[in-house]
Amino acid sequence: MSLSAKDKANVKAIWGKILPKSDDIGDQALSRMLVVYPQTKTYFSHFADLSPGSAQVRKHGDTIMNKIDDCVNNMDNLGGFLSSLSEVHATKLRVDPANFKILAHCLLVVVAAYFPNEFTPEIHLSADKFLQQVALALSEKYR
Ligand code: HNI
Repeated sequence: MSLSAKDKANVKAIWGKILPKSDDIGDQALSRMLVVYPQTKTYFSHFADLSPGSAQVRKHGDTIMNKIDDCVNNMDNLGGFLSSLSEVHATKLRVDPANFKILAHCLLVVVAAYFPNEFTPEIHLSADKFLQQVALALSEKYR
């Protein structure tokens, strides 16, 4: 399921549209995950306010989007690039790696809502492949 040259170009194209709105899109993706998949709230029990759009949720959404932005710029070496972050999620945060796919799904839903015309099936396919590669790389240190 590796990314073709076309996938990489598609991801870069849609990411160019996402990036200027990544604060809001990251907030909405994370907020959506916490509402639709409430079991994910257990990892954030130390947050004062887990309601959609709270200051902490927004800030963490931004942290995630910044990292995904770095991933877009390291698409050829996601395993190496995400190795230490995988380690943190596996050993310190102890996040069930199934949740990486859940967050990816929520992000795709928000991107589809923001860009109904630009988010074509072809772009969707490439963006999905990319986020699955990110999820895979983040899962690497659980072995
Ligand atoms: Ni995740 C912290 C990136 C998915 C739970 N997470 C981080 C940090 C980054 C990050 C960056 C900050 C690390 C540090 O300080 O060393 N997380 C990502 C990315 C994805 C992801 C790129 C997927 C694309 N994280 C998830 C998921 C969950 C999750 C799916 C749980 C459902 N992450 C956390 C928690 C923290 C965290 C919890 C600590 C937050 C805090 O501020 O205490």
